[in-house]
Amino acid sequence: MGILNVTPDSFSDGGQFDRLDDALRHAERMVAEGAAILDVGGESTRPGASEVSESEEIERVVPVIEAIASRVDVPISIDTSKAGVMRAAVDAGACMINDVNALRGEGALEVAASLDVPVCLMHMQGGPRTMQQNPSYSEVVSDVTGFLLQRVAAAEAVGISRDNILLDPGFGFGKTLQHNLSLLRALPSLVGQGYPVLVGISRKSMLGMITGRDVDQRLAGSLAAALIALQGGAAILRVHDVAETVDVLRVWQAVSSAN
Ligand code: 7PM
Repeated sequence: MGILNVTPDSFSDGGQFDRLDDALRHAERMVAEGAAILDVGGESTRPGASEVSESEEIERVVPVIEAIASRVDVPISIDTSKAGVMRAAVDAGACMINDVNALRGEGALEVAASLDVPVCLMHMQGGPRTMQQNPSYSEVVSDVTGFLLQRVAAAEAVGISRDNILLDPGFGFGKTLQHNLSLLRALPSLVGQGYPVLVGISRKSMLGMITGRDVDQRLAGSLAAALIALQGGAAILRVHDVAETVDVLRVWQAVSSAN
């Protein structure tokens, strides 16, 4: 899964065409590099991001989704927590919902059920603004797993098919480095719950803490983490660096299928 951020246009004087053009080029590049899914996000769910209204988020992502859907042949996922954005994005051609809030937002469960598309339920402790202040768990792996299974129950209760559910431990979302490491190490136990697991670890600050490197120098760390996630049973890797991650995947697959 390649990450496609749709940034606000405040720094672009070329207006909407430039932004659309950039997004399209980035999307086409990731597809050429081997992305199987494109995750389009309007930045409202990013840790520390300022609140974006539903209409603004729709205006950001819908033109991009429409443009990509008409030009490339890979499924598009919408990274949002807002019910109205989910509906508008799927109407525009998205066929998967990626919700870092695990459908806890107003109307999100019902809208996701009515759209009948795969939904990734991610764990987050606290909200994007405050979650890194004092993350605390009694036991992080069982706490995160318990939360996700509760969200699965809530989703199934409104009619979301279990075949449409994916889980994500939410690396970096209300977690210390130790919490993130415990979750990555214990990935096989989450995978053992029987749902496909999505892992988003690409360039994240936990890699910066381990390696001492800034965000633009975390490729090797990201690839190491990607391989660990694959070995732990991850079904989808959400990444910035598609070509490099596809090489990791090929090496892992080659070894996995050897005699
Ligand atoms: C700043 C900090 C900007 C963190 C962006 C981020 C995930 C996600 C994100 C994830 C799923 C990033 C994050 N992370 N969706 N959206 N899983 N399912 O690094 O881990 O892209 S935003």
